[in-house]
Amino acid sequence: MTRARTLFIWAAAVALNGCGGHQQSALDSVGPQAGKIESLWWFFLWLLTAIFLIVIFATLWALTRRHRGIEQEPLERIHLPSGETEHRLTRVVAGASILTVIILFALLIASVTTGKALSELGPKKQGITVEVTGNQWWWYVRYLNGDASRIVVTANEMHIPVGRPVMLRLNSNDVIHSFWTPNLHGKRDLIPGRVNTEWIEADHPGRWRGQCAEFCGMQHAHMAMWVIAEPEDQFERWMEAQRAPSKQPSSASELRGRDVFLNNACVFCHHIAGTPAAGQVAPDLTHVGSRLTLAAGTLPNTKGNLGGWIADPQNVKPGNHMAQIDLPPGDLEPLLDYLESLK
Ligand code: HEC
Ligand SMILES: [Cu+2]
Repeated sequence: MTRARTLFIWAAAVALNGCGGHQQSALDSVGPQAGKIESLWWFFLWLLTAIFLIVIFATLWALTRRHRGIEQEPLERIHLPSGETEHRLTRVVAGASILTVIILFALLIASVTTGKALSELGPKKQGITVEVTGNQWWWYVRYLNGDASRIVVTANEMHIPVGRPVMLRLNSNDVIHSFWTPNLHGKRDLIPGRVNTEWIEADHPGRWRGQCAEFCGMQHAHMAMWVIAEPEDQFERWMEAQRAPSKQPSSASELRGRDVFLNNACVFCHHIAGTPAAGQVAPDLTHVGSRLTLAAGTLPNTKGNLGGWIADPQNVKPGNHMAQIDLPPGDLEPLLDYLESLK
């Protein structure tokens, strides 16, 4: 049972990663941030590969070469290098040490300049600000706006406009998490009680998987987030749709489903704008039907998976903070219809 579940979740993760058409990889950068990190990575790789080859080559050369000193003085039991050899060896070792220090400094300088360039990236262009708060084991996402009525809240998924810097304000509600979308940016910690910032920018449309990169407890591995970059107009349309309150039920089943939701403990944890459900300790469900995945990137967002999740959340993500609620038979189906309709 456990193995089957693990296999299923693994298969779902592979399918999700594949369906975007993009690998989760720091070596396939799609923005200036990740681009700089990728260049640094290649610089390290090539330089260190060259050094590795030189060292291996020098070792082999030293091992296989016939030793002239011994040849010259075959009868001596202890081989003492001549003064001239001694002098030459000292120069070689000193030269190699100096070269090593220079190379280490070059690596240090490359690394520090990359870090500096990253921190100076965004502010040149006007961008948007998104607050990302880590929770065991999901991401709260809020688009800040001077006008409170235009703030957008969602979870486990972030849409960003192509070509515009996005300032992330990272914070945590419980333990330390780390936000990492390798194609877009380097890791940045989310620390309770403090705000860390990070700029990201995508050069072209696409969707990329992000992952919590700091062990944060039992379901750390199932704490993923999708970042979706869209052209400006498409992004604005998405924002407008997310700003709207939840869709009103349009069928008898959806209406019943909303009652099921509102009459159960769901409301204590979840928020659905436009209904009395105002819980703040779980993902906002106002537009849950519009999202790609469920339970922080763990399952593709399909009706079947939604049913499986609500019926037994602890089976999908053991230890997660959603309570299992035993719904009377006949209640689950309408509830799913309702939640699915919340596009
Ligand atoms: C005790 C609080 C609590 C209750 C009660 C609760 N949930 Fe949840 N729910 C959560 C938490 C926490 C998560 C996030 C779990 C995770 O991904 O680790 C969640 C996740 C979800 C998700 C997935 C959202 C997403 O975007 O990934 C859905 C859908 C959901 N709950 C529906 C419901 C429904 C329907 C009910 C009532 C039958 C309910 N929940 C009751 C806490 C709760
Ligand atoms: Cu984590």
